[in-house]
Amino acid sequence: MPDTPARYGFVVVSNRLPVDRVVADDGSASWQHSPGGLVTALEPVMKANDGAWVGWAGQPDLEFEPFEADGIEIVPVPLSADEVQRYYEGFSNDTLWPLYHDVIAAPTYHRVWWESYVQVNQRFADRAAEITEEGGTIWVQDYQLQLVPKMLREARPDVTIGFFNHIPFPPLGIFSQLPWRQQIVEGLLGADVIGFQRADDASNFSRAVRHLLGYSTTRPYIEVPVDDESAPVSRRGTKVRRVLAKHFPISIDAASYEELAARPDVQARAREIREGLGNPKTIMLGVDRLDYTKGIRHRMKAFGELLADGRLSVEDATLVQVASPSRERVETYKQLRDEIELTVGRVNGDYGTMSHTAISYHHHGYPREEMVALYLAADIMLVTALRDGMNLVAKEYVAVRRDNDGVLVLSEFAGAADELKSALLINPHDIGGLKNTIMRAVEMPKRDRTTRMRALRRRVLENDVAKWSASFLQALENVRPGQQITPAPAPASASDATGGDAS
Ligand code: GDG
Repeated sequence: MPDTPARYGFVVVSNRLPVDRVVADDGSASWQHSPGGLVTALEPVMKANDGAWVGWAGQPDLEFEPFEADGIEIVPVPLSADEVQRYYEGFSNDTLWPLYHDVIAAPTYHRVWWESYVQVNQRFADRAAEITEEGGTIWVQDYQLQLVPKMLREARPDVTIGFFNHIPFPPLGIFSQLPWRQQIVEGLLGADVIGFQRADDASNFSRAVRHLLGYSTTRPYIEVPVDDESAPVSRRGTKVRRVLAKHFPISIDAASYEELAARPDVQARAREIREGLGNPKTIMLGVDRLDYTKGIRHRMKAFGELLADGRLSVEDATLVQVASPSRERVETYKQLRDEIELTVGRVNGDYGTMSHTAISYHHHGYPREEMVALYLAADIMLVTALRDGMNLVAKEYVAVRRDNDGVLVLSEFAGAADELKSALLINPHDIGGLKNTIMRAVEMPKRDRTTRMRALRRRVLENDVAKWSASFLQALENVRPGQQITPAPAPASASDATGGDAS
């Protein structure tokens, strides 16, 4: 490592880098573009801003020098096998993930996991602090790194710090379970701007701050007491730093999805997919990481019952389910995979014929072209998440439908439901309601499909990921240290409460 590291004005910090270190069977290693919501969303932003990205390369016990990939400076942070198990698979994926998703699965609390979380967060913070130039900006991503903002503020008070939470922030009644709830809230408050997916997430966080720390909040601001003579005085007469906590709903690089959808080879592939499935009247599609938050079982149950009831037949309707492998070493995920695959086997065994499969199930990751071809081939997109920060798949489906056709069935528990109101919104726990909505989608006249899809497309194409990042960075610029306590904001109004420019 060079003695004086290069410094960057704009640094993104996330658990995973936008590239993966992949080792082939013959032992040769290479860097590959890695899929996933966060990467999909941030890559265009990084390219446009010529910044550096601090993160883990995805393999334990390996150290790498910084390097450039695809126009982005990559700054790897090493994790030991033990840290991967405690900080990542443990505290991040088996404590915080279920806790923040309505405890759909029971969170596990282990003090050694927490200790590892603190240590690893410190390492990320140190690395980011080291490579950020004087007065620069650091944007920390997601729930794995909630302590980093406070650590950064302590090390680099000159830097502007943003944090974006990609997953929901839970209601106080659930968050309070966490033995380290106070440290987490304090960690986040190190940021100047804390972004959430939904307005409800931001208010859950503000409520946690009021309740756990007793700080006052005037939506969308939180007043953090500081020991700084030059800081402005709050209404209570104390010196404060004002933190903006607001929703900035994330989106996709919509134009690149449209471009893929316009390619003749992708369209030909979509036709081929339909033919391969026996040209059924209706193709339904689910695309998810294999995760218990995504409601894959609920979707399959509804589809299986529709076949059992005779409201759908296997000749007329097929459900294609892409379940990309995820967190395979965490026990809950192993169990979920078994349950889902058992369900697929049962439904196919009961209703499949020699020529028609009821559920075409794929436990793979696919290239993006193939995903777009699948979206184009699907008459109905089923997003039945039990809880989801946003759900980019819903937006991708809409973006590729240049034909203004296709029906989006969308869970009201996905952040996307706040924006995509022209979808058919469902409660995935209500299997009867879900079945009826699926039938409504199957039977929906072309004119209605077009009207709905047009409205959805307008929303997604206008609010793309570039707009998302621009509005977050604008908010950060408005609250730079030294000037962050600008004149008091306009009194909380309806537009403040709904996020104004970001929504
Ligand atoms: C988290 C939050 C939030 C999936 N399989 C393949 C593949 N994907 C891509 C999809 C989509 C992305 O991964 C998944 O994004 P989601 O938003 O649906 O869900 P999470 O992974 O849980 O993401 C979520 C997101 O962060 C962003 O803030 O929306 O709520 O949970 O882009 O297309 N891509 C390819 N092959 C696959 O097999 N190429």
